[in-house]
Amino acid sequence: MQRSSIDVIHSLETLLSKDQVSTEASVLESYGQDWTRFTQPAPLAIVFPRSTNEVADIVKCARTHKFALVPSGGRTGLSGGAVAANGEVVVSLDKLNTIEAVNKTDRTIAVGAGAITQAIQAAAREADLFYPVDFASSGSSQIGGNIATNAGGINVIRYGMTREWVAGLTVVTGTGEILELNRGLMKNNTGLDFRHLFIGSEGVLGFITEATLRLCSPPKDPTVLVLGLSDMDAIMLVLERIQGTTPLLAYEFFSELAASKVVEHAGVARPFDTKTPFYALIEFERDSEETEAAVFEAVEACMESGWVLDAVMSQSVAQARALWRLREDISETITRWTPYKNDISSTVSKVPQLLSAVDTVVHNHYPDWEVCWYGHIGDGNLHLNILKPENLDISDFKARCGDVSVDIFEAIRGLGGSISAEHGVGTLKAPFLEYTRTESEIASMRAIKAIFDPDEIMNPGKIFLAN
Ligand code: 2HG
Ligand code: ZN
Repeated sequence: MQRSSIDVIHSLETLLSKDQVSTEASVLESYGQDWTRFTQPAPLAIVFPRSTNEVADIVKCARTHKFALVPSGGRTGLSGGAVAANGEVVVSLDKLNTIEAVNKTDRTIAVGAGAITQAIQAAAREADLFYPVDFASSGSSQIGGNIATNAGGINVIRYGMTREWVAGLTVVTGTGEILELNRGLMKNNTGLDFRHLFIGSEGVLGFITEATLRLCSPPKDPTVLVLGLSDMDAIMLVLERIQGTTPLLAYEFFSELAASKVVEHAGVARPFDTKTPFYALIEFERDSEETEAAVFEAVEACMESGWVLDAVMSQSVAQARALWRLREDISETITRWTPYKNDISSTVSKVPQLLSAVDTVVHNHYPDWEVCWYGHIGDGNLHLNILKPENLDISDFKARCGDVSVDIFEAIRGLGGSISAEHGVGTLKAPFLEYTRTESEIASMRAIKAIFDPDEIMNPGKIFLAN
């Protein structure tokens, strides 16, 4: 270890206590990476602050000793946003995991950045309220990471992204200053709202250490419908028809290939015997007999039109959960094929064009490869996963997928879409940011970063390529 690395570790151990600083190989390995598993982790040390003040002290120490910091939550990200591969100090928010009592009058909950999403959802439910941002990784993701990536998930069609639910933030900027942003207020029109700059900033401006979240009333009797669809065009027609009947909590889709993988490898039951090219998973509130009858009628009309070939509706909470597994288990199940992932979007109406343009690009290049489609189609968000053929070496596979990325991004740009819908930019999409944001927008983003992080110590290489 170089002298300066020893100095850094020594100064961190002086600042914190010894048990809050780790250089153990297994800890470096697990805290140096997220779920992308694309980069070899190589952080210098992992630190575990217990308070916002300790985070501020770490930032000041990093400025003095000139080392880079990587904020670390549950590391469930899929864009390399929490990766530390260049001797950085990873700052884990694990120990800032308090969940305070729900404020029923304000309908808010104050939490530490390291609080687990699912634990916050449970605390809200205990107070008969609801934190609506949800996704398959909610059991291990932390709220600080959700906010730093403006996480989306399965209920965005009704409740929007994480941004909508943040009433206040405590942050430590890259200068070491502590800012209280919006303090939980519902109304606060006092100039530029820095809270919204930090939401989705992927740790390049500073650390989110505490948050006050908004809560709402829970949905009434959420009911799941799975529909077998005749083809891609049917997906949008069905969405329009059902959405015209009742407001939806979710409108998800997956292909037969995705369904077959969870049925074979995750032990999930098929929704019905008929195999169809695509499936829609719809969730709505069965709040009255009228709503139920109207949804039945809409599904029947879709069947008569030939868009829907088969259908099932949950009759219990347990059945609804089982049906959700068809969609929520896909991502984890297909990790064994080390998929090449893309998380892309367009406006909802352009989704069929986007899907067919991208499908054509992939099939023109690799006609024999398995392409697994799923996503939050009611939000215009598709997840494209290209599965690695068994006999192909991982680095060859990645290189060959990289070749098609540019064509995919061109197609997205042509449709005015986004190269990252909900997973963020991280390191994986940083080289391609210009496909969705203009040169001058990127220059403005860098200028804003320079205000909050003048020494460029905050999460280098994420969102922007290093200078
Ligand atoms: C999902 O919607 C997650 O399941 C993961 O955003 C997406 O694995 C993916 O590509
Ligand atoms: Zn998703």
